Amino acid sequence: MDAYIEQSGLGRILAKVKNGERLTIDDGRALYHHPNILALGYLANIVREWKNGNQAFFIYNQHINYSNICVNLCKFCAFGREKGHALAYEMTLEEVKDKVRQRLDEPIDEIHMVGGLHPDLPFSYYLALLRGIKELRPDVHIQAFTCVEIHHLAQMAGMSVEHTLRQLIDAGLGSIPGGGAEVFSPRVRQATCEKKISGEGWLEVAKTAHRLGIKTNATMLYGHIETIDERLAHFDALRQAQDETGGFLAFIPLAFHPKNTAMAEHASTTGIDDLKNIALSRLMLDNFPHIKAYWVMIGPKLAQVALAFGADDMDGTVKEEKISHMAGAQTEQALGHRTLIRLIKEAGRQPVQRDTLYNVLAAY
Ligand code: V47
Repeated sequence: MDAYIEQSGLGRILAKVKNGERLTIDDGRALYHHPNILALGYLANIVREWKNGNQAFFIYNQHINYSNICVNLCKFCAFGREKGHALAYEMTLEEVKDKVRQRLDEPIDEIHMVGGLHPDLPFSYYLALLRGIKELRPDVHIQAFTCVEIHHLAQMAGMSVEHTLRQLIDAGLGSIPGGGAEVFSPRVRQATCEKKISGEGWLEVAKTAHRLGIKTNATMLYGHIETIDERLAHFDALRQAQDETGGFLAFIPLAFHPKNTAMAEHASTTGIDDLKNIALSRLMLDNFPHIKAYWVMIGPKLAQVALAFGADDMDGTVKEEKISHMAGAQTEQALGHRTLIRLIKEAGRQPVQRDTLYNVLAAY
């Protein structure tokens, strides 16, 4: 296979990957433009197996979207609604608790909870959500509120991000999901989500969380107006931040779903671009422990293939995903944990059920 990679003109990058040398932006550009997807997968798989062996992780989790009311209304988003809109909703504390109660008989290890940027819910509401969930499920890990939401809560409450995070942690916040990163490029942000905090702002919230001992994830929303160089600059900023703090757990490339958005003229991503973003993120983010193939966005079948292209995690059971389904995702709302195990086994990997922090709960 090494001779095959050399014939593909990637011998120099192969040598770097094998020596554990950091790839440059120029290397990344050459890889993105390279037509041989198998060669890219082979390179990414070296890093993937070096970091995670043959293991492929999944988690038993539940998603709760407490409200879609949002003051930002990003052009790529089909989920957010202005307050007062017919499709706007906000759950009461009891409604969120009911979502948790409905599934108390399932062995859920993580609750993933995000929402829009609400204009007037008080900070006490968010603290009550965390405390209410913990009352019902004391052992569950709550991964909630993106860096963008945390920045918004801090502004609304007139508190620093650090103080806001300290209070959320005290109420039960366990870690922070990777949403809201989009593409850090100011050009892309200006054109698609001008009201959202800047890339630097997003990274600052993540680094503050890391300094307080909280792990976070990171994402990149690809497949719309961003250029290859803007994707690479995004990776570079993340890898620099990770060099500083070491607080990122997983990176999740998110395939843009155009339906019902203000950017509906864009075509959906292709399987090749999805695999390229998995492989490139694995190769460029050399200091990130995990790369997730989020089956909700790319489909369980391609997520299975992605396990040979750099990904080592399929996320989890999920249940009731709204953000991509409102944007036209055709995938299921949930996968049973037996299905996840089967998908992973058939991909030739060892299924490992994990908790949020990647402690092993069961290996199959
Ligand atoms: O922040 C919004 C993205 C994110 C669309 O941390 C869209 O483990 C595709 O971040 N098409 C939310 N994507 C989801 C997210 C996530 C999901 C699963 C696991 C984790 C994790 C994080 O979805 C948003 C935004 O970047 N998004 N609209 C769309 N039309």
